[in-house]
Amino acid sequence: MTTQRLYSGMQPSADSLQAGNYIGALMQWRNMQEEYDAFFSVVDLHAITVPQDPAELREKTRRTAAQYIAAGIEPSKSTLYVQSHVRAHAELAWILSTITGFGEAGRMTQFKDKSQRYGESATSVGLFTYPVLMAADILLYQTNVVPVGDDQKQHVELTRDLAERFNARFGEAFVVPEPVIPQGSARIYDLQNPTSKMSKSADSHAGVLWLLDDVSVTAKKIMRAVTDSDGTVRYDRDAKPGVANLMTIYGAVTDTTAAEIEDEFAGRGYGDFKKAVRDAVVAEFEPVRTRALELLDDPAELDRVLAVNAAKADAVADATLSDVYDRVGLLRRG
Ligand code: AQP
Repeated sequence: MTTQRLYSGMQPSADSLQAGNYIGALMQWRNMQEEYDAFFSVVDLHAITVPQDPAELREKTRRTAAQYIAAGIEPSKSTLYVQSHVRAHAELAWILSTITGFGEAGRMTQFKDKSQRYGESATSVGLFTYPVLMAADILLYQTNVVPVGDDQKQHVELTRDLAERFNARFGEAFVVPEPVIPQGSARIYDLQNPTSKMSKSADSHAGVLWLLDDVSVTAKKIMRAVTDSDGTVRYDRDAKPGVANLMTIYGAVTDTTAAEIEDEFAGRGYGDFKKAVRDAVVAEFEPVRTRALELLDDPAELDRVLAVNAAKADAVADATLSDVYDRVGLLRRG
């Protein structure tokens, strides 16, 4: 059996990734790259669907790539590249936009949320067509599997619909991908506001754990995390969201279940529990941070690795794109 192909990406929308990106995505990618022919992209074209400072965007793009590698994505095993380095993404997105219904795109809940957050004057057509670009990302590589958080499932459903529609109209150009919620993946919430997901673009950073923060800052944020007055370490997402969130984080980095954590901290207070979470998170993040900063000390080498990987991605993407161009009837350049 041939190895199945996997595609995923993250936006370079902050100087550092946050704990949710690490636990919800990078840790899963690191495992999945052993089993799949994996393509991991830093999706800078997606990031510009909301305003970005040009010089900062370049820097954030490098920083995101460095964190992928530091977290264990191996650029010699997986194809780890910057989305805008592969021109076929934007080109296929255009073709796919011509078979996407306006109403269909309008039903995407992420667009509704983000456009509300940024307001009409800052809401671009690019933000509206974001899911079409995501469909292009996935379909270019004949992807079988897309690891996603539940918030991205709707976009993968649209990708499937577009692939099926194109294949029905123009012949079998695309593999129809499957969304997969990776085993052990978890949603991480803001430490100060544990009913909102931890996010790079949170209004306040007090409850966000940044992978590249000094570990003393991370330690303090964990010790100050919101809990409750009940005093028992017990997993109850609705009644005890703060404690449940800390349990999820602790469980992910120590590879333990909620029941094991409840046993470990039975009869002990939140102080003990938070110290254990702090120590486990610091132990997990510190080597990743150190490695990422080392990689960022040599941007020329990082850029070289990204260029080699972009060439690997180009080869696959160009083959799909030229087949698509032929199928829709675009005249070849003589
Ligand atoms: N809180 C989270 N818990 C679990 N997984 C999460 N991811 C993000 N936040 C959490 C996963 O990380 C990947 C990053 O996707 P993205 O950068 O394209 O954007 P996002 O999902 O919108 O993440 P952010 O950090 O909230 O970014 P901004 O603020 O820029 O929108 C995805 O796999 C996501 O599931």
